[in-house]
Amino acid sequence: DEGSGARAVEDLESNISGLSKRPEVGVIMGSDSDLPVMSAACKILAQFNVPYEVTIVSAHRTPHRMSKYAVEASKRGLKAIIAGAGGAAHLPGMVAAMTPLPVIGVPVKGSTLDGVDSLHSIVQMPRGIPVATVAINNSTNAALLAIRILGAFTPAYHEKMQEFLVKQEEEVLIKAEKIET
Ligand code: RP5
Repeated sequence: DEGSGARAVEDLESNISGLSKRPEVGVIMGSDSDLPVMSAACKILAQFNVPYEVTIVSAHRTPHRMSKYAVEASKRGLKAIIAGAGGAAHLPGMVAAMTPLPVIGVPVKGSTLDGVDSLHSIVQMPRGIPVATVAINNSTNAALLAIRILGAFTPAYHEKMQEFLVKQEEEVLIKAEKIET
């Protein structure tokens, strides 16, 4: 019923850490079934101290909520939107059609077709309405890309991204050393 659906969204919104009153990145997804994939993006945003919000916005089940979200996103101060969806994954493209903000699409792998359906639905946008599409189920990269975009005009994020890359490289080198010895 509608009441329990609304409560599920409220739980989702209040149970994930890193939520902010002045979010810079909006993380949206078509269904709560996308959350296990999309929570990785929230984790990265929290790790980089980027204020973000997370919620369910479905292109098909809540089309009015989707258009309100997209139209008001920029006015509310969001700088980028990460949109995850599976199957007939219209959410990222439809949101991109209704906002000038950068939209990063995460193709979520469903129970059939290995997520290729989601990937194709998101990546094959018509000229004029871009969606930056990351790999299937890779919401980590969506968050990292959002932070890189914000980093172009927020030096703190730019520096944190530099540190992240150095640390990542060091970690791989340590693993390589272990294998070699
Ligand atoms: C899409 O349909 C969602 O993004 C989800 O990946 C997929 C299936 O949704 P559920 O039926 O699990 O709610 O809109």
